[in-house]
Amino acid sequence: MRVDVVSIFPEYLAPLRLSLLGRAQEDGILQLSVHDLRDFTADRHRTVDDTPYGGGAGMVMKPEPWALALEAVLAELPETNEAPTLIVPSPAGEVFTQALAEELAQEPSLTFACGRYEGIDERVLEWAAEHFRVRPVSLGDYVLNGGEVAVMAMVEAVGRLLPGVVGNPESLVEESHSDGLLEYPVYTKPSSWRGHDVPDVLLSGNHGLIARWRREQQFRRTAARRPELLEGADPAEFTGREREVLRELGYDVVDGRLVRQ
Ligand code: 6GU
Repeated sequence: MRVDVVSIFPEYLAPLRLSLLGRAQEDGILQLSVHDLRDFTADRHRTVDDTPYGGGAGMVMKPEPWALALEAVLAELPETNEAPTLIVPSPAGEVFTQALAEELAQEPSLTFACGRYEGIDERVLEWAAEHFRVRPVSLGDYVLNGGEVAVMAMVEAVGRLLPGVVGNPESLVEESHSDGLLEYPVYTKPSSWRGHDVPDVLLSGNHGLIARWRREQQFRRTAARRPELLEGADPAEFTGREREVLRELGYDVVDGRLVRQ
């Protein structure tokens, strides 16, 4: 996969060269290219922002440097039948989820436009839609100073799904959100530590019992920390024993849907 990031702080993206994603770049699985938006300005001060029409606080990113930067990215992208995807990190976007990460991992390229200040002139998104599939995406309901940290999170979440990036692909199967539930707790040696013991079942060697215990822990955790993830689920996805646990946790089946009591 090819990933292009346009930012006024290209050094901000440096951590994407480390660890698993750094290795993925060495292995040719990921081609990461970071572009400095100021390289696409024409004035002596390399100006990227200006005051907002209509007044108000803060500054807005000027449109022309964005068009030039995105045209430079487009010129480097290989020809494809479908328009390439442009992600615009924004607290006003659709929420980034594991499902979206999985969808984006199928793309041949992703381009990220990191806004700062109050945002990018809206006409950039209108213009970009003539060349890209434009998707404003948010990490969640809070505000960051700019898109860079969000891009790091998204590129890491997508990059680790690319074949060959995570050494043991089984690691990708049993983790939080891959099946709509939170992950079960994990333990390592010693079995007794500062008065806290590893649950006996994990030392039993009974793999059937261990699998059942882990699944039950997933339900307990999800019900305690993220009850909305279970709400509305199709009970047919769960075994009889699992539905028993869910009932114990305060869920009931109403009209074929899981409902919290
Ligand atoms: Cl993607 N960008 C910014 N600036 N703030 C955010 C965000 C993104 N997601 C949550 N807050």
